[in-house]
Amino acid sequence: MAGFCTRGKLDTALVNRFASDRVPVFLMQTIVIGHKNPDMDAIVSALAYAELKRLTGVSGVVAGRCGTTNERIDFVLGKFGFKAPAFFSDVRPRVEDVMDRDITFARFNSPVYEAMLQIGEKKFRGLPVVDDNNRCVGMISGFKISQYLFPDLHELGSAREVQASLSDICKTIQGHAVSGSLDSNESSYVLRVAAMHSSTFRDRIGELDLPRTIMIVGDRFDIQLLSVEAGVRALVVTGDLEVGEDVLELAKTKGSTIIRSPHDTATTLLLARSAVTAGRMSYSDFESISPEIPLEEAKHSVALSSQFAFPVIDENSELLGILSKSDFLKPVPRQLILVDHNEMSQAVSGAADVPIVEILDHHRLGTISTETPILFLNRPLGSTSTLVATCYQQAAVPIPPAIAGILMAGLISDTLNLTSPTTTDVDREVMKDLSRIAGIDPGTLANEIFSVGSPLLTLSADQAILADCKEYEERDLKFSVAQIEELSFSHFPEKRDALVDALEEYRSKHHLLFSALLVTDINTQNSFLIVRGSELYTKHIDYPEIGTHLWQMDGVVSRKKQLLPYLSNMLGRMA
Ligand SMILES: [Mn+2]
Repeated sequence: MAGFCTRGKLDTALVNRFASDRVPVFLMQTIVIGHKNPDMDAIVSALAYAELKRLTGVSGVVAGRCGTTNERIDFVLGKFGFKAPAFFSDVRPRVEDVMDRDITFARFNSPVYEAMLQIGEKKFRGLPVVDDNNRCVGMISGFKISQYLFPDLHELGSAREVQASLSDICKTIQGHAVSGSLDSNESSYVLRVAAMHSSTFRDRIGELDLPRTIMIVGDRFDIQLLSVEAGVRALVVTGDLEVGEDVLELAKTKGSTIIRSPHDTATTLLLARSAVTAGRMSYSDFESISPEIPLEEAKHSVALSSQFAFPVIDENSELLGILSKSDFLKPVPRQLILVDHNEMSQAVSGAADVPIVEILDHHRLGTISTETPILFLNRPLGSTSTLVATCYQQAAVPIPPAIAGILMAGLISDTLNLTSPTTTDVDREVMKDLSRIAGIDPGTLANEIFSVGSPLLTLSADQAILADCKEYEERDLKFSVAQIEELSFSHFPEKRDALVDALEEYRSKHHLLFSALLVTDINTQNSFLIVRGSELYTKHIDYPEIGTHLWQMDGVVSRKKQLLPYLSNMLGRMA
């Protein structure tokens, strides 16, 4: 941009570029998200429920996850043509969620007049100042500009000086050169108004610093001529009045620039002073903020600062937005729908700081409380996938075949293909429907899923204990229970010691009473249980102890319905 515009509008292409770089956040974003360390059911129910929302006309819905997928999940997503849900490490509101992206700014090399127009029009207290690479290099305040235009009494001498280019001065007064060149290099000029009698003027002109002088005058030809003769840098003729022919002739040889201004002398003088660049008026010791900072953290530093607004900049100092104190009052444009969990300890980081508007689950009730009434669907079914399928039926929305496929996978994984004691008649009915819609036999799909990526074979011990690990809190005691499903125990002996060690490392790192891992053979429907933790607790385990920290649990396949109630009951016995 050339650096001047009369209407005070800045480069809209540039502003639009800022605005389109990131997702427009004025839209409410609803994230459908499963628990940490997501399993198949958490991933596919998020995808399928988000799709149901879209199919029923809700906008801004996105399926999310807060952990990595495993080989089995990737296999199922690939088979039915889905991408993994969007990853969210933390959903806490950040600066970028509420900042103003429609940025008004001043350019470093543009006249401050332009900034004044913006400040006046938008009623801002000031503006960020950017360089040619859109990097924020300073801040400019309305207060500082007014101090410059109306200096203190003891600084009145400076009131006639202007640091600007002749070209910017000409543009700012909306004038045009009728003779000589318009230098675009910034220089220090002295503004003079020739109001005195020509004889007085003649006596005094010699005292002036002529190469720096810009003489402002009306159609007083004698003064015009005297000025050019003396060698002023420029002559500004106000009110669009005439310039004498002989003056124009002389200016050519003397090298003075002659400018005609459409405004009267008083206005011309004021405008000429505001040709000073915004960069000259800006201060560089300003506070900026990064878009990723959580709002809670930003609140503190913003509250303590006297700065009127905060430029939001990226790692290259590029200006992305403006954060004002009032932005903290904006509603956060993000809300959550939790699927396959209802305990805060299992939810995505930051969930407590974002409204939860729905919960779809099939687990025990945990620790969540909400500020407003919400849709809370918790049914003791085999999987959340089953519940999501019933939601489609209730909404009378036909389940797309690919959605039916992934819901089958969620149901198969959670119920070990309808064999777990958690399986209900509803699960069996829904499986039939899904199988018909997807055109796939559940047994065939189950074999495909479980033969992919044995966790014991494909994961390290550290990864295996985390793959499907859930943390619980009960009676102020924290513990974790993970589960691995295998087609046989054939890989267990070789991994056993490493799993026992990894589990203890995890327990102590997370300060848990105990950490448990259930390794289930889905063919024989038996499990091994590894528990690391206080002996005050583990001594109550009355299943056959077949090794150090290792118990055999025949017929136990469900963490939720069999193992968790058992472990929880023992907590009571400890007390
Ligand atoms: Mn589940």
